[in-house]
Amino acid sequence: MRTTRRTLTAAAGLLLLFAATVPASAQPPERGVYEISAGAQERVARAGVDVLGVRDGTLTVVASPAEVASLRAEGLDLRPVGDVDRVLAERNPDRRAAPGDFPAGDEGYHTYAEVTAELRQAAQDHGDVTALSSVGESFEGRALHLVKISDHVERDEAEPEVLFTCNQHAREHLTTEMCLHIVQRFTDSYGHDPVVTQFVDSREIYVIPTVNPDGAEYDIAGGRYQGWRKNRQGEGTDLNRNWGHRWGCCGGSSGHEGSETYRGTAAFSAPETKAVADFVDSRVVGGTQQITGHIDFHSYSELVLWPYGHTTDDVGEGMTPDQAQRLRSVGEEMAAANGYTPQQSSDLYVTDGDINDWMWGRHRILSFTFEMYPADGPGLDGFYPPDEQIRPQTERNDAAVDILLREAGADRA
Ligand code: 0X9
Ligand code: CA
Ligand code: CA
Ligand code: CA
Ligand code: ZN
Repeated sequence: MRTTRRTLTAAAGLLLLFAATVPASAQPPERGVYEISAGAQERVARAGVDVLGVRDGTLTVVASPAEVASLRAEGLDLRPVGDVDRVLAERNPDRRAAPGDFPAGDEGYHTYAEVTAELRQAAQDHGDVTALSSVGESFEGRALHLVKISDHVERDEAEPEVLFTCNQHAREHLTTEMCLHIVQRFTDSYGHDPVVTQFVDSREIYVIPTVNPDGAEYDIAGGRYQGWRKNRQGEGTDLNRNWGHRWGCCGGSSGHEGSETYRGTAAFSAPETKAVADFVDSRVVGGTQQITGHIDFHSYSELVLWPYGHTTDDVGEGMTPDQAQRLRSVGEEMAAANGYTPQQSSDLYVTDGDINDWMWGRHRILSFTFEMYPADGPGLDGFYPPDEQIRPQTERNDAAVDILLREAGADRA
């Protein structure tokens, strides 16, 4: 079977060679998965290369031939561990899904249309505590859904507000499921589970299940995973390099449009980050930011990360030692609850323009990134866990989410 398919592919390749009408630029660059030894974080980040994971200082990256050549020219040792297309081919089953759906076997994941239907249903079934709206539209015009969950949901009450965001990165589909799980848990269990009931009554919980719906839809186009990360504006902007706190400052993003960590033409040049930021700005009431806690879900590596990402200083500008200590201790407590590894985000690698730096830098929101299951790749496989993992890996974060909700009510340090 496998041999047959490879022969067919080779034959198709030969046909393409003879069909000289296809311009070279229409071919996607062949990307490879590589490992790079310790001590390369900074140079790799500056090159705008996509880091999939870090283990004991060894980086796993996806790089184009040009990126490989330039990193090798700098003296870095890149060891090929796999070919992106082959990894994706193995994860893309032969039997394709219905048009627009996830690949066969992974239908438990929600497409954008299914996310929309699920949220409408939740708002309809639990209208007393649930309101569905949007913060704006994606580049291609999809609504960026916003769910509010609270008692007296139609009123703006004097309760601590908390925000959960998911799916800034297109291929990190498990995170969309995480936000859906949060919505389902705090609606379905309201009035039944005392912990849930107490938080819904005493907090205003905001959930944005997909910050990058265009990218997520593109990633499953044709019923096959594409390994796509960015949004769909031009060649794509990495939304988590497009936020406006010290945007592009520190070698933690790329100025090249083709790069996987392209920061965009300006801070908030992506409509998706701009819309979410405008919403958060709008929660300043009477001079006080109402949102006090935030988690942005990503995958993968099983990490809890806190700001700053743009500097390796433990106490960055606009942060007192007490505040830095609070970020660390809440991060460590959440990590103890879900079994992830806690660290300051720049200890993983330096980024500029990430969401946590803006949430803290601009609004002093206690803001974390969770990198979800799995702990280890290999490579792009890590973005596509089987749908059987959705339930265990989202429930795994219930206790950590509750810690954030509790801390959002604490006095600010
Ligand atoms: O690089 C990112 O945007 C996040 N990792 S991912 O593999 N999901 O792309 C991590 C951002 C956290 N910030 C820093 N590491 N500085
Ligand atoms: Ca399955
Ligand atoms: Ca309320
Ligand atoms: Ca309020
Ligand atoms: Zn991510």
